[in-house]
Amino acid sequence: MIEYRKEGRIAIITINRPEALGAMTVKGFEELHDALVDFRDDDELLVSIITGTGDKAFCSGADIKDMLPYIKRTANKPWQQPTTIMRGLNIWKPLIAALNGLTLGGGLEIALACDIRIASENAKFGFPEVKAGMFPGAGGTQRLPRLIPSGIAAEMIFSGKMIDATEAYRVGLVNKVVPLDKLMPVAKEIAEAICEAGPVAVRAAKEAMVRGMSLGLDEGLQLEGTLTRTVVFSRDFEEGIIAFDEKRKPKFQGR
Ligand code: CO8
Repeated sequence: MIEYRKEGRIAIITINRPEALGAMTVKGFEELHDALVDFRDDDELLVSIITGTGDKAFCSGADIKDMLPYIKRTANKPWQQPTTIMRGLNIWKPLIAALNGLTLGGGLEIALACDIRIASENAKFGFPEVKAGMFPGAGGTQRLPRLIPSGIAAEMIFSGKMIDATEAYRVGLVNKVVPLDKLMPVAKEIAEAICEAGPVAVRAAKEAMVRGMSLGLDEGLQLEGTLTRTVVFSRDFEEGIIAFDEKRKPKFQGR
């Protein structure tokens, strides 16, 4: 159910199961893991866009019939579950979520594990888990209140309340709301702007930001200092200075 393709330095991951509103099966989950690992390890790639298919849904969460029994079966053996960007799979390259419709449950958790979220006007967001006796246990309870006001996150998590794209923009859940036909062009525009930047710097900046979110200020500043040293000793850093001096665009090599 996962389609994976590369366009220059951009990896496009598409959840392709519109007939079930993008509900994620175990197989889909494994395919998503494989695509993300390929993206992480391919030095030619710098940014990934994760999106859905059609005009209804990005992802309505875990497939209730297929994935939820699996989550229970493997609950005490988490090593059997593929690691995900929600927990355990760190990717120090930017991830953009292009949300083309309903973004619910595990679908919202995938979006929250991305760095930048763009929504189409028809998108809706929610954690319906509690209505079925579950809770958002793939990062939802941790990432949503770090991103939007915690009272609004609490209402969504405790009651399953859905919000529309306008409200998602107002509370800072998404960076932009655009008509559906502009969703991928806008996501690609952002991805291409990132691809103009120095890859070593972008990767270090993401690592500093994401790891720093879990640290106190002093430790965060130390991490930033350590990562600064890896950037200043890179060839990209030298190239940035030379290109500025020669009044030309830098040709970064990602080293
Ligand atoms: N699982 C399985 N099938 C689904 C799901 C789902 N999550 N969502 C939709 N579908 C299927 C429906 O069964 C239906 O199939 P069929 O046509 O064969 O009956 C088809 O998609 C269309 O759905 P509806 O007819 O229900 O469409 P409506 O527009 O009437 O309703 C809703 C849309 C409100 C989204 C409704 O489908 C719904 O409530 N779906 C369940 C949403 C949900 O509870 N999601 C949370 C699941 S739990 C979870 O995500 C835990 C995360 C764990 C980590 C996962 C990592 C990815």
